Amino acid sequence: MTAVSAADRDAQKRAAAERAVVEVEDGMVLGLGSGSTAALVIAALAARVAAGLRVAGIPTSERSAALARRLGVPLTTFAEHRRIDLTIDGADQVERGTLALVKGLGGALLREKIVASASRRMIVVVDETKLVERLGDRTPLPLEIVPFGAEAVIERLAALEGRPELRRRDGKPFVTDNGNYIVDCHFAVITDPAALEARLAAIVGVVESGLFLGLASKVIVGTRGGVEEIAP
Ligand code: A5P
Repeated sequence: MTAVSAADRDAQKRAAAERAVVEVEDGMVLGLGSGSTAALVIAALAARVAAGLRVAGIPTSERSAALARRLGVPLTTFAEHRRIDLTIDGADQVERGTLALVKGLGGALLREKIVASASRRMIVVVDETKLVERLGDRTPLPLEIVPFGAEAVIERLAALEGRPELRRRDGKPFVTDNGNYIVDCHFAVITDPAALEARLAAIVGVVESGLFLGLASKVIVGTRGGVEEIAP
């Protein structure tokens, strides 16, 4: 298969984002994802809001919150709504057969997972480069960890053979919206994501992993041949 250009990927992301927003209904509480594809979702949603759609969104990052505010998408919080009707978010990897996901390259995985877990439905929007037969090291598996004791946590992660690397920005540890660190792990093929998730969760200091299992209700993929929908 020939490589997908950056322009093609952008067009695919936009097509997937616009298709997903068609599923938004008046009065819904929405989970607003993070990342470049989710930003296109927020923009498409803003166009519908400007045309009269009434929704309220719970953002998964400060960045998405700022974009939604700037584009006029009303925001809400869990204090107002314990349940979310529909979340639309991007992903870094989508396993075609199971819709298991790797997320968190943008560092928003914890809020993304809380929002996805509180949602009745989650639609994932991606370009075709994100589809994989098995989750693996096409992109790192990010983990959000507590800064206190980070060195010890990273040592325990190294024992799992994930080659953990503390994410840095401008030479300093990258700090999430929740004040935590991100460790990027590089596992080869992840043959049993649920078992890996359990082993990671058992390490005290790991807050969450970027494995999203059983959360996606549907994946909308922009491809060279048009938009494809994959349901479990
Ligand atoms: C943010 O933390 C991530 O989970 C994003 O959803 C993911 O990285 C996809 O981002 P893009 O749409 O920018 O590829």
